[in-house]
Amino acid sequence: MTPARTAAGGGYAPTPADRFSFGLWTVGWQGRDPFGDATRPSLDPVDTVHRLADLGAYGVTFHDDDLIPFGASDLQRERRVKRFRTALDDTGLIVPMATTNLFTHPVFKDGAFTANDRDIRRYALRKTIRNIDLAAELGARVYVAWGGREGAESGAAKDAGAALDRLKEAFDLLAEYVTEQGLPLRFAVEPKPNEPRGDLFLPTVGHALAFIERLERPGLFGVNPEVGHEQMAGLNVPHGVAQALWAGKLFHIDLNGQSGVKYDQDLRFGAGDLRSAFWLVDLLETAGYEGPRHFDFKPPRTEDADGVWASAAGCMRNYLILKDRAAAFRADPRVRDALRAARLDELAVPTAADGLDELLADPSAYD
Ligand code: XLS
Ligand code: MN
Ligand code: MN
Repeated sequence: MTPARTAAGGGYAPTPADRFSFGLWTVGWQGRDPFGDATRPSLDPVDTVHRLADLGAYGVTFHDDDLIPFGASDLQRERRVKRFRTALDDTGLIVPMATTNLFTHPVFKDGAFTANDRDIRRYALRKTIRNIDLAAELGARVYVAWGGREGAESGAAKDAGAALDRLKEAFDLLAEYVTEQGLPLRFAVEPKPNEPRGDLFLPTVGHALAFIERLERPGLFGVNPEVGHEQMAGLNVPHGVAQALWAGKLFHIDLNGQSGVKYDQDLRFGAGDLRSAFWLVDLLETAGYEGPRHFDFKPPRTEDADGVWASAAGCMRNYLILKDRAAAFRADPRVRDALRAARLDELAVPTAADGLDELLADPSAYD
């Protein structure tokens, strides 16, 4: 444990310097699932901002519809934004990221940027652009793009190649928009293998990284890996995140917990696969990631209002405990000896620094 934490009573109390952020939709989840109705009342975004600030978070994020109910009039919209902005000013909380809801309204039943219906694709772009303006006004630097319902259940009714063309077209138009407007926003594509559709496009970090390189302005695009989403595909989260870092593409991250290959559980961070959470924190804290530590979790629907805030606090506390444990692991002389014995330092040495000719001319390399 670091002296600072123990001096604080061993409470692992988060501070804004830890850069923890939460989506309005996370603590605000009312517990509605495919089989059951809401178990909790809705939260006022203004109260959420105050509660998160009290708990030690530094940021709050939102989908357009989390802040401004779908179909609200311009006047209602203005009022909601004004109250939210006042809460931000009063608490000092910032908006590091925002995103678009392109999945709840029935018009998005076949997706948004990849919907077969062209009118829906054009509407989805306008809805996104409207919220990009608000995100920029509120100071966001990252705009997350989770596909929502960009996917399919049937093999015939969706042409995957054409859908990828349309997805590229949409991202190219959005990048053109922020460039022309001079907005300081970058996009973070969030992969997910399935749910709510049977299969989603850009299912993993690797798919998203490959897709980004085909865009017209690849420099404006990175990824927003979510712990549970990679685990839904049976993948190693720290490895996926390490590849995103290696590519210079880790623009944002959604931290949560998941127990293996099943539906998207969105458990609090540290629940589910604890070992993976340990290695992920070790990576984020040592590889130079300076972005938000964003929690995209759902308080269990069995919890009441107090349980919502307790589980939000638990996400941050678990992160800080793992951060201490990872630092202690790295500092332990026995660990250092073991890593030396495993010749880990040798992996950092180029295999053939003097080139192919030297390698081929070296009989000891093969004989
Ligand atoms: C859903 C996603 C979603 C995004 C933002 O599975 O995690 O919450 O993070 O739209
Ligand atoms: Mn999720
Ligand atoms: Mn997410």
